[in-house]
Amino acid sequence: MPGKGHIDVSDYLEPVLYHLRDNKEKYFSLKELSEKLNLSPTIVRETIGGLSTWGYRFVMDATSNIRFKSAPDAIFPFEIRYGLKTKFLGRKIESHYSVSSTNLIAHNLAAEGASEGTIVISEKQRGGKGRLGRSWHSPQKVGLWFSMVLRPDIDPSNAPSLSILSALTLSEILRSKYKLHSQIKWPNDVLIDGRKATGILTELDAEKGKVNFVVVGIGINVNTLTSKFPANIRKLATSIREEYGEEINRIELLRDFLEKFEKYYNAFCKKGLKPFLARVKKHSLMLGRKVKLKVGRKVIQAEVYDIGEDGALLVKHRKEKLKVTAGEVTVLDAGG
Ligand code: BT5
Repeated sequence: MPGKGHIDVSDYLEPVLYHLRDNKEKYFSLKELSEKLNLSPTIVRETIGGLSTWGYRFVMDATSNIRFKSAPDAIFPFEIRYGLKTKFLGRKIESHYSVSSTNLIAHNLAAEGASEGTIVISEKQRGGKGRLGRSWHSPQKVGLWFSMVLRPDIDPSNAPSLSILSALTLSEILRSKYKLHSQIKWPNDVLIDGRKATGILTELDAEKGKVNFVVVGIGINVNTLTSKFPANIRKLATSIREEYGEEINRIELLRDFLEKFEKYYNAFCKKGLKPFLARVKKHSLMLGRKVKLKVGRKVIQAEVYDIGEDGALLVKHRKEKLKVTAGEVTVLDAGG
C-alpha cells in the first residue's frame, strides 16, 4: 500500500510534462497543447499548475504561451522515468517523502506480488538498514535511498552476487562519468578514495532452492556534506559531491544506474558473475591486500589472492586457501 507522501501520478501528467520537455525551445499555447495531446484545455492548465506547485518551472511569453524551463531536484516517479531507457527496471516506482526503510516496504510489496523491477525510493529514511542490524544514515534530499524488487531465476546461493553487481555498476559510472577513484569493498560497499560513498543491502526470500524475490537496497551519498555526517561516521564516509567538487543531479545518476544495472542484470541472470569478473577485480579494493576476517566468532588474518566466479573472496591463511562467502572483512595494510 502506498504510504504517507506517496505521489499519485495522474494519467495526463506525463504526456503534458514530457511534451513540453521534449520541445524545450518551443513556446506552446494552451490550445496547441490540448490539441496535440488530445486533452481538454482545463486539464492541461491544471496539470501545468500542479507541476508548478511541485517545483517545475515554465517560462511564459507576452502572449501567455509557455515553454519548459527546469525540473526540481525531486524523486517523483514521473521525473525519474523521463527519458529512462529501461524495459522493466523502474517502470513501477513508489516514491515517498519519509519511510522507515525502503527495503522493508519493497519486501512487503514483493511478498504481495509486486512485479520485477518495482522500485521503492524515499527522500529520507527514519530507520535505514545496514547489514547485521546496523543502521544507515539517510538524511533528506541529499542521497539516493532506494530498493529494487528482482525475481531472478537463479540458485539462491548466487543472490549475494547481486550486491557485487550493483557495486560494480555504480563504481563504473563514478569512474567513467565523474572521473572518481572509486572501488568496491567486498562485498557491498563502494568507496571513493577509501571512504564509503555507498552501501548495499541485498535481502533474499527463497524456499526449496528457488528464489521468490530479492530486494536490493542501495544507499548512495550523493550531495551530503562531510560536515553533516554524524560524528561516528564522518571520517569513514564521503559523498559524490564532496569528491567531485560540485553538486550532482541525483535523478540523472539514478537513471544512469538503472539503465546500466538492467543490462548487467540480464546478462547476470543468464551467465552469472563470470562475464563481470575481470571488471570486478579491476574495481576491487581487496585484491592482493592483507585483511582481517571475522567469520562468525573466528578472527583470522589472511591475504586476498583472488575473487571466485561466484563473487567469493579467495584468501590465503598461512599455507591454507580459504573461500569466504560472508562475514566482515577489514583491510589491514596501508591505504585501506
Ligand atoms: C550497508 O551496511 O552498507 C548497507 C546499507 C544499505 C542502505 C540502503 S538505503 C536503501 C535501502 N533501505 C534500507 O533500509 N537500506 C538500504 P553495512 O555494511 O552494515 O554498513 C553500515 C555501516 O556503515 C554503519 O554501521 C556505519 O558505520 C556506516 N554508515 C551508516 N550510514 C552511512 C552513510 N550514509 N554513509 C557511509 N557510511 C555509513
